[in-house]
Amino acid sequence: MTTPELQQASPYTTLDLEGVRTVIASLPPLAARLGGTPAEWRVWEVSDGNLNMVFVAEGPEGGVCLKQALPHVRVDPAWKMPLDRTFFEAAYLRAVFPHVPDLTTECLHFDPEQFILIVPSLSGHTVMRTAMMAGHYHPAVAAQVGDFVARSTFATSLLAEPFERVMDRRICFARNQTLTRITVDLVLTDPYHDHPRNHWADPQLTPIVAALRTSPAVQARIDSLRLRFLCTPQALLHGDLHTGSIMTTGTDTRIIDGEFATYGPIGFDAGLFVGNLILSLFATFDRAGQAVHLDMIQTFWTSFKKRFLALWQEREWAEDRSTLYYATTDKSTQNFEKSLFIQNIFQDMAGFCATEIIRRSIGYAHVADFSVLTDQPTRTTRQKAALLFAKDCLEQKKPLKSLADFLELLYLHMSAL
Ligand code: SR1
Ligand code: MG
Repeated sequence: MTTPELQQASPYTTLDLEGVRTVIASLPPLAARLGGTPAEWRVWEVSDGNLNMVFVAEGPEGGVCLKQALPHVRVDPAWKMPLDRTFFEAAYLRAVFPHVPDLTTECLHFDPEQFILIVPSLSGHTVMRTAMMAGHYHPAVAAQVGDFVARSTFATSLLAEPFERVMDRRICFARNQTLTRITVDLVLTDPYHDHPRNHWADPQLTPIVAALRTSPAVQARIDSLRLRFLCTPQALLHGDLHTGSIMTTGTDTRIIDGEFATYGPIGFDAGLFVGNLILSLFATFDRAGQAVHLDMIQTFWTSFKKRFLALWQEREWAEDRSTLYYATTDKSTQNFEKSLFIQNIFQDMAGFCATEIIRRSIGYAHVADFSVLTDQPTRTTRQKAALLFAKDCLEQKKPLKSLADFLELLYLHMSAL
């Protein structure tokens, strides 16, 4: 697996709707998937994220989703950017799809000259954030995402594979530096000091921002999380696992948009998902809805842990034990090592969850969840509560040793609502 050639045979051009039709028509297996003639296809734009153009094309037999990188950030054309992010998304899908075929989409086509990625379209699916903002919570998604994180990370880690295969993949994804830079800056650095990209509308948040920036415990934890993100290549991460990267029908759930894929600590993917559940929780007005969120956090973590440990156990039972890195057969040593490994993921999850809440509230790319609260004082109270929860999560004046401790801290901050 290598990075894309820089020398291109045909120059890159940004597609419009007709361009999308022409590209698909030129690819017989994809044209056959849509059926009918190109003139019968319906093509429309569904770009939703910050970075790329996304289209759906549908014919009488089926549909595909086409994503093309732009030479800049889609929502900020002045922010120039190389095109290679679709290469990394295609490479991510090729690496994890065999392990999670029921929970993501297959890469049907990747064009390294036009930086086009084509996957099956998801009909009947809604973006999880959009569904939650409309009060449709789909609790089953939490277990499915837990399963996804466990299966995709275990399979790409040293626990499952010989180090040579893992390192080859690490070499490939180590080149995803443009998007890794975005994460390091936007998630793990900028919110903690003055930066023109930071913003927040409500001046009542300013004292909390100041408190985050002057707390030595917060600063120390952020430094250590940034180092963990860059120096702990446990597994291939999705890298941007927020609720906008998840599409669901309520029963069928697919994780999309793996362009931020990189090797890193497993708790990063887990933390981003839980952080976004918590943002949604604080934006939810009714107690019943809040209770569903709490259940989802618990279910996510339980299902992740159960599946990860089951995969680990299966690996130990496999006939070929030659590449086992935790090869001890002593049960109590095994159990101790495993619980330490899971405990580290939990600590990372708590930390990265807090950084996600903070950056989505005061950094560059805010989440839409709070926009459902039209009463400004209510919105402010809830954003403050979310930020203060995140601050406590980072400071850990009382150590968060378990999910029960984490949920207790969450209850405490919910009681301020
Ligand atoms: C400039 S990109 C801003 C954010 O959008 C993506 O979805 C990532 O979350 C990134 O941090
Ligand atoms: Mg995205």
